[in-house]
Amino acid sequence: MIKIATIAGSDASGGAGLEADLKTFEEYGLYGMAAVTLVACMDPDNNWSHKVFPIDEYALRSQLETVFKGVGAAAVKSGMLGTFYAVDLAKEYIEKYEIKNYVLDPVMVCKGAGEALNPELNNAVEKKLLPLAEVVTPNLFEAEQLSGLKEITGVEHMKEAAGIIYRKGAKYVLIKGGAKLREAVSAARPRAVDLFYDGKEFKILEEDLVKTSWNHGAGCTSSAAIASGLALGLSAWDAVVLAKKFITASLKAGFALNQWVGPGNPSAWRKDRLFGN
Ligand code: PXL
Repeated sequence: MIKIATIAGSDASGGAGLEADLKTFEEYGLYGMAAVTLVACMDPDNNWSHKVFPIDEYALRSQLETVFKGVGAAAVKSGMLGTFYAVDLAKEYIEKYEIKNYVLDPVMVCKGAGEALNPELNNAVEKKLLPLAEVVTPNLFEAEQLSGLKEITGVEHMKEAAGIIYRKGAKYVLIKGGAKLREAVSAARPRAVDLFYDGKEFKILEEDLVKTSWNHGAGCTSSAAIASGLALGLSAWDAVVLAKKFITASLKAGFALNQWVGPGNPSAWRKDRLFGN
């Protein structure tokens, strides 16, 4: 059995965070493990506002011992880290256990929370984890933060940002244009356009844009899918191509949990294969 781990927050509502990661790992036929960095809860009595409870440093270190020393993983992804010590611990364990297939999802905003997380913390992620990443998967907002570019509205901007982020140390950069890339979304046939960069060549990934509000956890699912592809031995490019298909199917099958939020459905790719779509 091929093993894979996520270092991420728990989303009590099940759509994002390590819950999305584990569901995705399962769909790829992998054995998933999780080191929980924080617990995110959403308040139904207060317009689904987020509350975040960090896991203490010793408890996080103990989980990392369990996962890395006790078992071992063919690939690792990180999601919401939430604290400086979580960033340091992720770095320590990825280095110590020489994890090559490390996918960094530089979670800086959380849909629904409507705010940027701590800029100092984002800085620590950039300095300490970006150089270890085989693949980094920023959305447009995160690409702006990581590159220092102000407003990324089109593919040319994405290329510039990808170049800057690549030079900061990630081996492969995937910038996800999603539903915010003005250039692609305003086209006659709206497209979800991502840009992949390996330091030499820019490649575009495109699928029809899935117009949905039920996209909670899309970033988590997409980076978990890429890490899964790497764990299975795919090249970075093949892993992102498959992950793009996987996330598109997941978004097409998104559904509401309540009036505030709805996740994609990572089981859609398998169900489509079994039952047709
Ligand atoms: O989608 C970003 C995200 C990541 N991780 C956790 C979250 C969220 C958003 O809610 O709760 C734990």
